[in-house]
Amino acid sequence: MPAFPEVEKISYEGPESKNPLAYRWYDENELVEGVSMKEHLRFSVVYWHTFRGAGSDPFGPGTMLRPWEDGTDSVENAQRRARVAFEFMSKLGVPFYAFHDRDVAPEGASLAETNRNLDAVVKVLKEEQERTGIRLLWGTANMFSNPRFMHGAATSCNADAFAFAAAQVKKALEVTAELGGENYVFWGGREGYQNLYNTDMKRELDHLGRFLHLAVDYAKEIGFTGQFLIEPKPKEPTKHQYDSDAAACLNFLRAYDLLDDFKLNIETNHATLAGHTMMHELEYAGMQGALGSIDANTGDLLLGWDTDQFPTDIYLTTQCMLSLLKYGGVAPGGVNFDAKVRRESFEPIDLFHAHVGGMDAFARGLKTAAAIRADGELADFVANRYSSWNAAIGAEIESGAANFKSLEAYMLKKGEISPNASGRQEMLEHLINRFV
Ligand code: XUL
Ligand code: CO
Repeated sequence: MPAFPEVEKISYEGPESKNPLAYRWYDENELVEGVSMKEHLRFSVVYWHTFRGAGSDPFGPGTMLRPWEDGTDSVENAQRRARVAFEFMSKLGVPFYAFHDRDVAPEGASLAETNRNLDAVVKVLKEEQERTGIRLLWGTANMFSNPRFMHGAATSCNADAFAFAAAQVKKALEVTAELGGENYVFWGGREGYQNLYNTDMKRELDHLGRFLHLAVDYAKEIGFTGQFLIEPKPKEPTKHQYDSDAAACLNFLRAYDLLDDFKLNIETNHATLAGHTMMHELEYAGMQGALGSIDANTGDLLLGWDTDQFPTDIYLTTQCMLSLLKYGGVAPGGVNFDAKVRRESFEPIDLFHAHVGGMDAFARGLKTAAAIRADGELADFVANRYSSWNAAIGAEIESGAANFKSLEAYMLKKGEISPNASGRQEMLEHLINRFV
């Protein structure tokens, strides 16, 4: 029996449609800059929020109505849930999904039993992938929920926690490879600290570097060729997460000689928790050739934590797509909705409303960004703003021909700098509104 009998496959009906369960902008076959929307956006559904999120908060238990759940943590329930997940994703029309090992299958009494549970559910995931054509964007290991990881996993003070985490990532890499996963993500979990009085930061970071090298080595050994990604986040659950933002991650990867093997998975709500915009993080990663994938969501301006809401702000999605188009697209990454419905949106149908809204917002952002690029006025303004670097003294500095002595001689002769021009921020903000 279908879990969502009232929902047909969501289809594109165009901007005039008033049907909330239709796409008004996302037409997967429409070409934008010569590439289909499906290929540009590579939408992905997350297993953890969408199929495991119960809607609990610190003030009360879960609220979600999920008729397909039998209330047990059994393998049978997990297998049935997997089939429901694929019914949902096919009706939505997304090409990808992502999971943590512990989202899809229950932990057993021992590591061996846990691995067997995972295998039993992976078998169903594989069948469903083959049946529907939906692919795995990325796999990852949950190394933060179980109390054994209270001090972290790779950065734990307890060497056994490192060993357990290694065993867990070994298995997660094997199943990600088995399912043809296109990426593998490391989000820091509890890799960070609450207090420096009890923390040997240098030793913890050395261990994290070692851990990631072991993962790269094992991927090579088993022939897993997916892209490794690190997902920056500045805080929560720890006060300070080591992978705090794109710049900190890239510095860490460079320091531990991992830059060739990793890119970044940039998440909106993590960027804003770090005091940056999403576009800042995308630009920082992109300019260094490290833009791997995005976790699409949004925070709430008035709340200071990771609320993981679905993105519906067209300015936000336009900015995301401007950066993604600029750096040549997101593949083999994707636009992965690491977002959850609100506790009050407890009916199964709300999962559709949330994803349809998020996908349409990104499709519209893509079209808006492409229109801004086709018009060219914004890019021309930026190119012109830096034109003093194209010739004469600017070109000498950029090429390395100038030094402090030659620059002093230049300025002594010239006396004062050429007049500055306006940055025209307000004009450009108004220009963007022509396209939104
Ligand atoms: C946590 C978060 C994770 C990662 C995967 O804030 O974003 O769900 O995306 O571990
Ligand atoms: Co995320």
